[in-house]
Amino acid sequence: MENFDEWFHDILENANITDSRYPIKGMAIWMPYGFQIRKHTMNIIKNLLDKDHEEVLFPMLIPEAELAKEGIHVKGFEEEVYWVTKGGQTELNEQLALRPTSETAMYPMYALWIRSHIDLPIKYYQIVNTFRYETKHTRPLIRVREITTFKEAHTAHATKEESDEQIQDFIEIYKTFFDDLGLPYLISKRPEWDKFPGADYTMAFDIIMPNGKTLQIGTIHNLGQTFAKTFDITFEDKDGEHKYVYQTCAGVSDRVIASVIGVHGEEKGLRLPPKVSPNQVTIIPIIFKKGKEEVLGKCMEVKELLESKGLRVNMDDRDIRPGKKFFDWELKGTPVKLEIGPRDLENNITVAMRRDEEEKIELPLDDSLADAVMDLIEKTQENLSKSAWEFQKEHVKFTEDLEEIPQLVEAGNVVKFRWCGDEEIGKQIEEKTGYDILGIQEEISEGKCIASDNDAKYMTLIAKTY
Ligand code: PR8
Repeated sequence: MENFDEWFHDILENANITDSRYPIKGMAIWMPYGFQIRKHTMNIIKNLLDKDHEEVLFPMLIPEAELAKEGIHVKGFEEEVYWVTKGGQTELNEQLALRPTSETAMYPMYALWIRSHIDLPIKYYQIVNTFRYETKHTRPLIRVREITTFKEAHTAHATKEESDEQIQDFIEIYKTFFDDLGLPYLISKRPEWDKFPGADYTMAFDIIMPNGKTLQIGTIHNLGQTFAKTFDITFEDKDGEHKYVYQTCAGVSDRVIASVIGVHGEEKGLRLPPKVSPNQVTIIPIIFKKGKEEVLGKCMEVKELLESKGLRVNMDDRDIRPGKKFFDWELKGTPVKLEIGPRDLENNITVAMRRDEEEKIELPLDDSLADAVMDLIEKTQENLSKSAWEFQKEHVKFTEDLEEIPQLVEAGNVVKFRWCGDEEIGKQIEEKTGYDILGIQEEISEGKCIASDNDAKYMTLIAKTY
């Protein structure tokens, strides 16, 4: 892809995903096709969370006094908050924040709900819109001012151990989520200076976009007892003592959908993983005047057969050239296309084509059809994931030479290096190279730091970020 940002911008419009012409910067409309991709994506994360979490829905407005209570948190967000100051013509006594995230909306309520150890753990989540007056360059789905699809989970636990386990649980949930979307990821612990405002530590999932820039697609924060102390969230433990809870929170956003589009897409258009594609199969009747009814009848029969197996199927019977239909469904990334024309009917076959491969395959129009199509769909899902992981593997490069980092990053790579963990040295590395340290991948016990005489402690990632 020559110019990814341009491609991305165009595909959103051409594939009917979002329309960014809404007259407020950083806010866009979800168009019908995009809305469906979003719906299927959200259903995956919802189903994963529903096993062990409960869905709730909080108000969008937060009183200033609550937002301001947690000093570090509010400092992290103060430049990004939208304020509601009036109700009609009346100045409000207290201005109200449009939630940039919901810690300060939820935790005062957690303080009311949690009384005893039997009330714990609490594991709630909501999928809502949040607002952040982003000052960096806004981009549709990637950096928006109204995050329309903000999945935020908030948990409270009796012990630190449980909260650390919860972090691991979230990591597993997100892995499964991204695996279902065929998305590769890099997991790292953010450096101290880049953790969530108010968190003890932040674990992040990043993905490498086709232009080599990384995008943070999910974060998991261990909040320790910071918010518990601010909002007085205590419980009576088994030993009769009153203690503060330990908390975690985790979020993903519209960026996940941006990644599905960006990572799998190619020049000709989207390539959607079957699990989230609005249509998993698109049937294209090849219509001539003669035999039109038979062809359409057969297409409908195949559609019903595949739908009865639980597949999402559409039939494009628009009165336009088949070539145009192929072009359109290639652009929209349908995983499998089936073509049926009069000659196919005579031979009792359909011509199938996977979106991720050029090859056309003839499938018999008999009892074996549904299984054969299911097989193509599964292979598409697997193959998209495999090539995305391969791309990532090829684009993570290790170096022991600080000077080499810019050259590697500019060539579209994320760079891995050894670091001593010292904050000053870390910031110097960022300053010298001009890139951001994503975080620590793992602890190590050999080698020297790339930028000092210290022993190395961590395998660390650095990249050009969105
Ligand atoms: C939290 N509190 O808020 P987080 N546009 C699109 N996506 C975004 C944007 C934006 N402007 N800003 C952030 N994200 C915690 C966890 C409740 C849930 C996405 O965490 O500030 C990023 O992918 O790290 C980020 O990882 C996620 O939202 C959560 O935001």
